[in-house]
Amino acid sequence: MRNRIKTLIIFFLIVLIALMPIYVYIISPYLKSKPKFLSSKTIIIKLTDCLKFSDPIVSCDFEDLSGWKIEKGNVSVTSKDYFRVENSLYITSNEEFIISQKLSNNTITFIKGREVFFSFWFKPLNASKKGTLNYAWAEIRYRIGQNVTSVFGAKVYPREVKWYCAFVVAQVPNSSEEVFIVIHGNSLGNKGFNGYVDTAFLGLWNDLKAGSEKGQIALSTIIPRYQFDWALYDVWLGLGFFVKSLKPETYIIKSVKIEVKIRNPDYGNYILFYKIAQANDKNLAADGKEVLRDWRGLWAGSLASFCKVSNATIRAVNSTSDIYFSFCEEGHFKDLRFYKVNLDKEICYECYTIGGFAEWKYSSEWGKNCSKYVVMSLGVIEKAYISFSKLPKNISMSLTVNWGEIVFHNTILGKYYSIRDAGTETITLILILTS
Ligand SMILES: [Ca+2]
Repeated sequence: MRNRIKTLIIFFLIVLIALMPIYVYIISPYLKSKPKFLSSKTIIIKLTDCLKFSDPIVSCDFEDLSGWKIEKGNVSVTSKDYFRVENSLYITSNEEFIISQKLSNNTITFIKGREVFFSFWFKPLNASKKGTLNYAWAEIRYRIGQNVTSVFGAKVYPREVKWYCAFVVAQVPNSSEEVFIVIHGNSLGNKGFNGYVDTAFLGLWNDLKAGSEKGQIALSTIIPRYQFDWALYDVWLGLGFFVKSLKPETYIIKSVKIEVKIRNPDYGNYILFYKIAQANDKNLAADGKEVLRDWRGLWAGSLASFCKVSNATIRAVNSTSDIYFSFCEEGHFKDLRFYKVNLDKEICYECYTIGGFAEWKYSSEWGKNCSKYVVMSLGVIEKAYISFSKLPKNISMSLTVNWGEIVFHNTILGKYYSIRDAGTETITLILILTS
């Protein structure tokens, strides 16, 4: 009898163990963390206002000096070197140089109460390794009554004789009576500036930032151009994104997905996607291996996303070569390169493309160390060209991050790391375009 019970128990145990794969199969979906919707923001944009905002800077390409006021320094227009569109400013000064432009009342009405982004490019005549020679920075200055307030961007220290981008983001108060954009340059010890300045840009941007215990996720968008022609609305949209792990020793980025679509399409509406590009802290190509060389794509959404990173520098060898994004980490600069990303799928409505998404993966293989795991990713949809005939039009942009968790294994075979799924997080920015 006792033997029989023993045999029965052993039999049941064998059956239980044999059925193990089935339990694992049933339980495993529950072990995977659920997707989490972090945040969403809806912004209403009046397209008629966008028209008023076209060309807010006079001589933004420095074909001549009209619109600009030289506050300090010797400034002349030259064709010797330029970043975009022939001619740039050539500046020599024995102390800090300052040039400024007062924005028109129309522009001020439009930018009041909003976040404004101002950038320009500069190239030093010579540079020092520490960047203390011929550095430059951007300013947005506004006046309310007798009070003048200046918002300065970070000083950009050139380490090579190349084109660099300096920028500033400021919230312009509703009560502002005058607003100026200002360009500064100098060298350490107030020794002055020698170099070129070109391509000033003023843009309005909208952004959405969200964070969880794993990391920061941000999306930013800018409408650089809009026109109404033949009963059709044409909108150019730039999009920037930024993802950063807050605990890089624990959470890594497994994949990033970006999606843009018209939420209320009508027949004939469509979206055309131009370049999509990503850069990451490990400089991995991820998807396509092609390097983004055309800097023009970076002036819109991406520049906005860069502002999320402290100590960021954007550099171009010349106007048709590679763009680098550098940031200062533990006292030294790290160069990031932009790689193109392929559009994975188009979203269609009545045979027209009304959206699409791109998803790319970073390394999440096991390894002897963590050197291939990506903890920061940023990039851009250079341009999404959207055409439609009826307002309002709702456009949504989503950014989804699949986080991974680093697991350390210490086995008799050796020490190694692997990645466990830590769930996905999504943020969505919705633009409602109205008349
Ligand atoms: Ca120019």
